[in-house]
Amino acid sequence: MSLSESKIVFITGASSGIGEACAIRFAKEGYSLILNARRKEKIDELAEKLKNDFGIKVLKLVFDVRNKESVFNEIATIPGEWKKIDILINNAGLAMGLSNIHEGDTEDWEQMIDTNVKGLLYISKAVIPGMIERKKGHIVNIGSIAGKETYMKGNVYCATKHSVDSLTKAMRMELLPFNIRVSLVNPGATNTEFSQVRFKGDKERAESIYKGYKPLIGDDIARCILFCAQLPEHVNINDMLIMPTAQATASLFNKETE
Ligand code: NDP
Ligand code: 8X3
Repeated sequence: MSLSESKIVFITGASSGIGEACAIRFAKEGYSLILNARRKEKIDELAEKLKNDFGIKVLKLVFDVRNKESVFNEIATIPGEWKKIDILINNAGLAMGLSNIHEGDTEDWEQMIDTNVKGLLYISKAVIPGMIERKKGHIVNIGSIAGKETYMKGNVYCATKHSVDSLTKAMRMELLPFNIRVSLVNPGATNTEFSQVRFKGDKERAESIYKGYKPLIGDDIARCILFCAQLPEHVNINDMLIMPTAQATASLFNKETE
């Protein structure tokens, strides 16, 4: 399918987990993909695989969403035929550490705020004008159960995801005149690289988060995002909260199911 015939999806944080799963789901459906993350080798490998397996078109944008200049330069210089972004999945994000507020590491706080809030804002600001011009588009922000509830030691991460919740509502109101759909997809515990990143490579601690029950996987969330995207254009899913069956709240699990 040529670029003008297919829809274009821009996925941030596509090198692993939920973002990578979205890339695979949307590729299977024939969408053209713009893939972003910092790890070039992962994006190169995924792009090759998707082109070979599904015959789709892929544009790689390797940059850090925290870098305002990179975000605006890279998006401004997207080749002409790729500029018509139909769907933006604001997925790049992370938690760093799990500490009481008086013991938290300020660098961790900055990384979470800069990525989850400011990065999402920069990307959105760079992409939205094209959607406004075309009076068409869909923004899917990845929130979290941590944006619906606050849990012990989650302080700053929870605050960033509450911000994503609030920014999504703001986008929905302010982009209403331009026929732009805005959805918030909130996962519960999903087994990705998330906990390895949060616990800074402590594999054992990361694995313990998903022990004793069946967590979500990236593809569970990707299927929900694809569902939102493929509804008729007059239908918008405002807010979706997806949990493992064995998780009732941010911190209440039935850990005797596996
Ligand atoms: P992963 O760690 O597997 O994926 C995170 C992705 O974000 C990676 O592709 C990473 O790529 C990218 N990323 C991180 N920082 C940056 C940056 N500064 N610039 C560009 N890309 C960046 O975790 P998940 O897939 O689980 O996380 C995806 C989203 O889902 C996040 O927003 C997370 O908060 C949210 N979420 C996750 C849940 C979970 O339980 N896993 C639950 C609820 C929400 P790279 O390192 O190559 O840059
Ligand atoms: C990730 C889910 O509960 O670990 O957003 O914060 S949680």
